[in-house]
Amino acid sequence: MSTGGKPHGLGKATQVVHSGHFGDPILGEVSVPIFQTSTFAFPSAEEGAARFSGQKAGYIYTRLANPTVRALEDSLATLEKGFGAMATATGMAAINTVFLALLDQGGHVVSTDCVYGATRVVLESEYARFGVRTAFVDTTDLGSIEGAIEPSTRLVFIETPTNPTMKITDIREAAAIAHRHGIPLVVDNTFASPYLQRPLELGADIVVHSLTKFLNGHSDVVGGAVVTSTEGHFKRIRRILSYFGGTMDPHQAWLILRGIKTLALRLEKAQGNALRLAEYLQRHPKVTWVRYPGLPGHPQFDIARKQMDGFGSMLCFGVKEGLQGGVAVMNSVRLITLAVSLGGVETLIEHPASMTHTSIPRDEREAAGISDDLVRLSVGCEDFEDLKEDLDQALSRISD
Ligand code: LCS
Repeated sequence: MSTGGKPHGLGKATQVVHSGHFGDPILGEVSVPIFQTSTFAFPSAEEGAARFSGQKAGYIYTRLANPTVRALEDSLATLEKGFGAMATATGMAAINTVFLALLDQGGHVVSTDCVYGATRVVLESEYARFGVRTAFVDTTDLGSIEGAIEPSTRLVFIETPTNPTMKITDIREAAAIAHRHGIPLVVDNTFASPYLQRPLELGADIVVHSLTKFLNGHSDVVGGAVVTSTEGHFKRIRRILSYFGGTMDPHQAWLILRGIKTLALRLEKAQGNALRLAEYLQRHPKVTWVRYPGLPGHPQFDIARKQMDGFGSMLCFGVKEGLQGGVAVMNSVRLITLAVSLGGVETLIEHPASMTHTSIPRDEREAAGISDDLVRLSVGCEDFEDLKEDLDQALSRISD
């Protein structure tokens, strides 16, 4: 079992550098070794039986546990201040493992309306096949969470900031509401990362991540994680993960461990760029609106300031001529890459209504605030002036 707890008392930048330990080095190695093995030899039949029965600790089989993956899990438990963490094959594997662990036939979910497209689709189309119903509500309005909870509600699921609309839900208040009804609050913390936001400290019960994004940070690997505040949730979700099999590969874990070491450096640089770009876009005559949690005009600016250590590096905006103008910008960028995903060192631009969130029906998309003119920017670590220049020349393609 992976429990955090090593450098809890240290500063955040120190934690990201030092939290991914393997334990006692074998040859004094500084980097965690990649234990690229599917299975582990038992010294005796008795020892094998003792490991299987849980009487003795020790590795058995990589789907169940692996030392490289465990080093990553220890790191995540430490950064999120959780009881324990589990690494998963992708972010969707993390989300589905939690749903499979907590939902039953006829169970009900209250979810943020604007969540990553696949999260919404899987609840709406796939779990629905098993009688699970979901109320998608604007969770920035706390009354709508309370109002949507039913006797059969098994969990409240929020994404904050939301992909791609950058709405912020008050985590502490959402947790209080869920707990009054005796149900857990699950938070997708992908957009903030534990460097900027730690939902478990604010009362949430379970955090999920797409590690593909900021935690890995280099657009070269997919992965996910679940972190829990209690042993009870940890054991239940670990059991489901082991049986359903959405576990992580050791090489994947090693790449993400390496990425995490520079999380502080990357995020500080990227969010500095993002704030300056948001301010620049806000002043630009071709830009009609900008949504970034660090702008005082953001509807939940005060909540973001209260629960986040920084405003992150995601933003979205609309331009003159709506979708047509946005397409012109996306087709004209030279340095910025037109691609989905986010959280890497390189700046990416995409159009949620026709890409990441296109599987959500249009009326539901619009109701959740994902308008056709919305362009999403994942701001990276380049020089600000170069990003500004690139956007400048791309925006100039929109006619006056
Ligand atoms: N949660 C959030 C908030 C996400 O943005 C994503 C992926 C996931 C979960 C799923 O993670 P995955 O399984 O891909 O590791 N978001 C994507 C996006 O906005 N563009 O491409 C993927």
